[in-house]
Amino acid sequence: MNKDGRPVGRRVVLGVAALGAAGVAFGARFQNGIDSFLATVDSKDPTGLTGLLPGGGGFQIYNVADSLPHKSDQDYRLTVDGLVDRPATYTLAELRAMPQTTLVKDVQCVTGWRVPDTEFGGVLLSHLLDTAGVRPEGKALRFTCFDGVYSESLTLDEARRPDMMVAHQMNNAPVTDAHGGPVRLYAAPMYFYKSAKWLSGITVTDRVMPGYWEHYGYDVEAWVGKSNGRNDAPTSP
Ligand SMILES: Nc1nc2c(c(=O)[nH]1)N[C@H]1C(S)=C(S)[C@@H](COP(=O)(O)O)O[C@H]1N2
Ligand SMILES: [Mo]
Repeated sequence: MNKDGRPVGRRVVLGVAALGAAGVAFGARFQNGIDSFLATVDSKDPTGLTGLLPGGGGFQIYNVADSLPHKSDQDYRLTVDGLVDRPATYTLAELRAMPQTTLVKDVQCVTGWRVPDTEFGGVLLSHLLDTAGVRPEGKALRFTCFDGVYSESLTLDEARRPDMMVAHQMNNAPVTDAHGGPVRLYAAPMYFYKSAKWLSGITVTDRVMPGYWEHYGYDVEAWVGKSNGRNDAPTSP
């Protein structure tokens, strides 16, 4: 950790090929200690230029793995297991056939960038949990990813909120590889590090198992405005 108590992570590597040339910027360094390259891909801004400005509305693509993970819609699977009565593995088509929810909120990274009014669509975690039948010993969820590296956690109470979902749509289009498609977590009321990309597993556990960045000092409870001693105002570099 650096002196601000922020994690100094592994280099964040971006898979370039799948992003294409447009909207990708290299070389800009992140200001806060995460040793990362910055790339911006924003469907509303194909030039990517606004994303280079603080508060400019662009996403920054994060990936702690060594390459950009990819799974086709056909190959994608989501497993729900652990302390449940009915473990299951779902295809993307099966997830799409479940009751769908849409949320429009500001995306807020704990490092200060924010993207207003971003729409995510998919299946509420509460629906998946009800379908699986959580056993009384179940107290938390552990999320794992097919990048093989990242993980996240939520308490069961957090996960059952109506703004916690497994998302396969983002701004009315399928979630792209760069943004964690085909399916990512979208934990709307929390900082974006909670929203695990390339989601492959949801395991019901008897206690919270802290996720990737939480091992490097990020708060396990990641409520926007309350955690990591920050408010939710964007910061400039
Ligand atoms: N699998 C995985 N999920 C992840 C990350 C990651 O590196 N790997 N980074 C997290 C962080 S810190 C943020 S801010 C968001 C970034 O999402 P984006 O790349 O779609 O902007 O993803 C979160 N989920
Ligand atoms: Mo983040």
